[in-house]
Amino acid sequence: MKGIANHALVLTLLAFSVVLAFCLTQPSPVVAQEQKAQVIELIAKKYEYSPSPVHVKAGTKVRLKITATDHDHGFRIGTVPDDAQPKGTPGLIFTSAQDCWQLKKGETTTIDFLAQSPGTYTFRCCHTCGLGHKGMKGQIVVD
Ligand SMILES: [Cu+2]
Repeated sequence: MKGIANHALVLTLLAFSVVLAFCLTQPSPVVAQEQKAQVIELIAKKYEYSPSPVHVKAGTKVRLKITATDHDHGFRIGTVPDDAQPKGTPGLIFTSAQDCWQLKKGETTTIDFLAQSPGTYTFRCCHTCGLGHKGMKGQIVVD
């Protein structure tokens, strides 16, 4: 009986070692895909975003940091390129999608996304901010 017990112990240790070795040699897929985000700082003020257009390369992880300087503003962007079907495949993949981000005066709002597919993506103000509100827009161009 003792021999069998030892045998089981050896097998257990062996299995444990294999699992451990596997864990140590395989980089975690999450870490492997971890890419440093390209930080883009934007200013939102009556009645424009600057700079605009902003160019990024396809496949880039982007972190927008938008500061509203003079008034509350908003940020709304389509996830498909301007010339694509509205229900087409999203080319911008947002970490936490929202219809309209509120940009509070004097604050910086962070928006993360993956710029997956080339195209021009127009964004607009979605917080009524004055007479020129409807014309307040900017562009992200994914090359
Ligand atoms: Cu506005």
